[in-house]
Amino acid sequence: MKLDDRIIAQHNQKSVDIHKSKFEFLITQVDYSESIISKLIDFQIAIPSWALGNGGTRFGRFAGGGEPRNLEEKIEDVGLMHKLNRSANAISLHIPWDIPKDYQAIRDLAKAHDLRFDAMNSNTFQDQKGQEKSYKYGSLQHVDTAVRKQAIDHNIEVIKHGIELGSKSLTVWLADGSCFPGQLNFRTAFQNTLESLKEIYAALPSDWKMFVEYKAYEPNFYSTTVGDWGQSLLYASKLGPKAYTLVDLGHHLPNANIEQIVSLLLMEGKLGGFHFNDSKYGDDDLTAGSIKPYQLFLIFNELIEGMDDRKMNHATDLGWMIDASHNVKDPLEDLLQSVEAIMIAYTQALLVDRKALREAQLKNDVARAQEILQDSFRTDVRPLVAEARLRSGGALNPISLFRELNVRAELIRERGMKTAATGL
Ligand code: PSV
Ligand code: MN
Repeated sequence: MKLDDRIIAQHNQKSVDIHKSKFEFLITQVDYSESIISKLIDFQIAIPSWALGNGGTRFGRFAGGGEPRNLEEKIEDVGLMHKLNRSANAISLHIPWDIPKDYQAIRDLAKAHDLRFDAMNSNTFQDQKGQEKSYKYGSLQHVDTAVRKQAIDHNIEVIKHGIELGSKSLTVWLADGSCFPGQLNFRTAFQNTLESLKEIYAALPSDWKMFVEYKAYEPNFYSTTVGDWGQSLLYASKLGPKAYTLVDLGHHLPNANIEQIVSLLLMEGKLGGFHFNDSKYGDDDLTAGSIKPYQLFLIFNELIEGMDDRKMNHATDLGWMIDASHNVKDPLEDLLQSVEAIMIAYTQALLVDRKALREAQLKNDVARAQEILQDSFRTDVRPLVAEARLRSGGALNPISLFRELNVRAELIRERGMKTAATGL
């Protein structure tokens, strides 16, 4: 389904006056609003190909209908989102779920939707049909060299697909670990994983990055071989300058101080990218900002502070991606909500008076420091985000327009009710 610019313009016409009055009021309270708007226009978030259909739990999955049936339709869905909000200009593919049959055609389709290919993701956490060796007891960590080789070869194949599509990074997330004490020798598992990662690293083109994603637990419940940021940082440091740690917000033990982790990884020049989502208990993969919006803001606060300190480009020097699952909501509405929440947290963090904060810190003025942060967090920045969207040709209210146009009903009509996105 393709959206015409005129439809967006008509939609915006209806609410532009109200928007303008809110925006004019907000900018009287905000310094550097033009610079903030241009940062917001540049800031883009990649959409994972596996989040375009309904997810599920081990108890079941409730499909919402009209899910993309192939890579082409996944690209079309992200294209539609990007058309609505102009902040989602990339798709991240998971191999083997998204193997392109015709690279040129896929590249052309992405270009027609104004999209690029973000990080490529390998999959050695499942056995595929016809696969020779099983990953039941791990992949890159496996005690059997032949299993490790198969997993290494798979990652190298993923890089090759990525090269064809113009991607510039590989994300390696491993389910490797153990379910019971005694099952693994931790050091051997680490060394095997490191040696395997080294072989994959050697196959990276010079302008590529490798993201080592950590996760505390699940599917292994006793140990995970890349279980936290310390372990990921160890691998990334030993691998070399193209390897970085990737932070998925849902991959920590409860109450972890993610903003502090982010700050130190940035200080070490080893933060590579993000998977945004939110959670109440574990790796819940809920909509970004839906449970702990203040935490999301605090993370962005550290990101901006750390990136500015290293003179990094907010939009391009880290990989920004959503990694969520939608059990009860329309996937596209859910993703639009996540993007909006990320843009809001980013904007609020851009408002922080860093000079005043530093002064408060130097004076140990704890109450003042808290006031400074909360003042930014409590500012309703939505008109700034909407203004950036308006100026870049998006809809003032993407979800309203999605509903007005009955997009889901149209997708169901086109694709059917019982479709399933490949990989889910
Ligand atoms: C694992 O939970 C994870 O967050 C990794 O990023 C995977 O690649 C992704 O989910 C999809 O399975
Ligand atoms: Mn992830």
